[in-house]
Amino acid sequence: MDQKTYCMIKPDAVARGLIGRIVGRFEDVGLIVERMELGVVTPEQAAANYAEHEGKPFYNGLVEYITSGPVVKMVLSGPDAVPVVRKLMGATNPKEAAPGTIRGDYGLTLDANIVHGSDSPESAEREIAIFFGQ
Ligand code: IDP
Ligand code: MG
Repeated sequence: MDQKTYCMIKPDAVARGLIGRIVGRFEDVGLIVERMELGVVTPEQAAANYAEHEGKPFYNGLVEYITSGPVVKMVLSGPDAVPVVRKLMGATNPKEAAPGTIRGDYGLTLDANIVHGSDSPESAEREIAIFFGQ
């Protein structure tokens, strides 16, 4: 089934010049870049995006990090785009992410793990509204 998903290239990956390679991973499998914008995440957007993690020990650092510099915000679409993007991203911790995945190939640490991708179609709808409006 055709889906849309929200994906974000995190600040460290933008700073390291990885935008083209990461977008290329998604285009390589045939996903369509529907929207794409370079910009800074506001504290309000960060809090809304990561509401499920509020209160956890890493929450403040996570919000600080994601607002620390420009990110690339994207809407990607295609058949099963949500799980396909998660598969291409790899495990949350780059140390456990398989080689060949984005996090496995470009990341080293859990906090700076290169990309964000929605974890369900419901999250995708919510996150697209947070970052692109309705
Ligand atoms: P996900 O990005 O693979 O969906 P989540 O569990 O939703 O992973 O966590 C959101 C983000 O929070 C992760 O991508 C990672 O950057 C960060 N994070 C998750 N768990 C920890 C932790 O234990 N310490 C530090 N950062 C964490
Ligand atoms: Mg998540």
